[in-house]
Amino acid sequence: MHILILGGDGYLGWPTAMHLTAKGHHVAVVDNYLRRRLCREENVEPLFDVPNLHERVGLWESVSGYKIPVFIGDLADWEFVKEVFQTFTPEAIVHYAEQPSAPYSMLNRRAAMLSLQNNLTVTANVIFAVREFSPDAHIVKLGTMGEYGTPNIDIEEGWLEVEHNGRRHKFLYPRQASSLYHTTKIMDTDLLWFYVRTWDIRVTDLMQGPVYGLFTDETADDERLFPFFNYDEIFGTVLNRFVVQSVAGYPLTVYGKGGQTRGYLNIKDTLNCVRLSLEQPAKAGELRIFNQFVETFTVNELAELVQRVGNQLGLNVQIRSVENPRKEAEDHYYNPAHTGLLELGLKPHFLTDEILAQMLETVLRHKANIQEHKIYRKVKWS
Ligand code: USQ
Repeated sequence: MHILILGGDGYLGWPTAMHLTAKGHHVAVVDNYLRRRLCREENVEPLFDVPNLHERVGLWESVSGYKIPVFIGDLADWEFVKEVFQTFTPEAIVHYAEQPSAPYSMLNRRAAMLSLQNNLTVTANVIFAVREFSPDAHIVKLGTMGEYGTPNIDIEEGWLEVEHNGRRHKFLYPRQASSLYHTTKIMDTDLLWFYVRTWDIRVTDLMQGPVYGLFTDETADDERLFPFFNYDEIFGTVLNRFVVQSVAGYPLTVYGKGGQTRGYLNIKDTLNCVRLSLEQPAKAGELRIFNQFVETFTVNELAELVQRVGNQLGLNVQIRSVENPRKEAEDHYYNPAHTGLLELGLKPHFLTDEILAQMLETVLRHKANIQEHKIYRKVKWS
């Protein structure tokens, strides 16, 4: 299949590009280095340098033999979007090309506007480009479990059947996010749903939980092929942060009571979920929604797990509850469904002691790069 990966330089985009080529697909990657630029501007660069996208593609070709065309440009610019779609003609598009951080979107007005404008404009441009140049192409869009928030009822997989005054109708499951970033994802879903109804495009919206990990089958232990590994408060996700904090001897930053429960997944599962969705596409006129995670943890459970495994490796891991910079429920009901991707064939990689130990050992090799002041700077939600 000809697959265009938008945001192909990112934490998930680059590993996805390698994975899909290794599985026999023709892939092109598109990126404008937004994530790299924002990390530089906020002084929160990843744990180790990663080569630029041209260099990564060259490295991957030298180890695997697969060639990946690269387009560098801004997908908010329609002329660039046209050039990409006319040159590559995708049968499927994986859309990761968004400002991906909840804390970044809450930094200030400028960051909020960048998140809104980038995420909504790119999503709209992708829809228009599919309509104009590849009307049968399947859009696989990365959404987020955070779109649902933490309601006090079970979370279904995308949709809810509602009975009201004796009549029934199926709606998108109610969404109520707790950051502007997550709200842009809700707006993306609304845009996609509108054009699915209006133009019969085919879309899979993947409601993903926080991802952890560094290795995939394609990187093996070749660190030159690793994705970005952010450990800062803005771009680092919680488990990756806890691993780095353990190595740095920095007490694990549990926000507030630590009862916040989320659905987590290994980066390897992200790649498999995206590939399975591509290989078994949504139908024309269908918005298919999957909840993309494999197991749930509270923040306290993650911290205790990292502490136990870290201590077995000879680290002295401390846990400290810090004032929660976010506005979120710290103790709540959480029971989301997640059967769709398992039915497509997903074989989950659960968080084991071995996987954690492997992450800790890799980060230990880069301990000298850790800059403590990046770990916790209190980006306040309110
Ligand atoms: N948390 C801590 N301590 C920390 C960092 C985070 O207690 O040092 C807590 C947060 O308050 C939150 C939970 O851990 O309750 C998860 O936070 P996170 O930073 O790992 O994830 P989040 O900001 O929610 O966003 C991440 C990705 C985003 C994706 C989302 C999935 O950056 O792209 O959409 O995970 S979800 O959270 O399910 O919406």
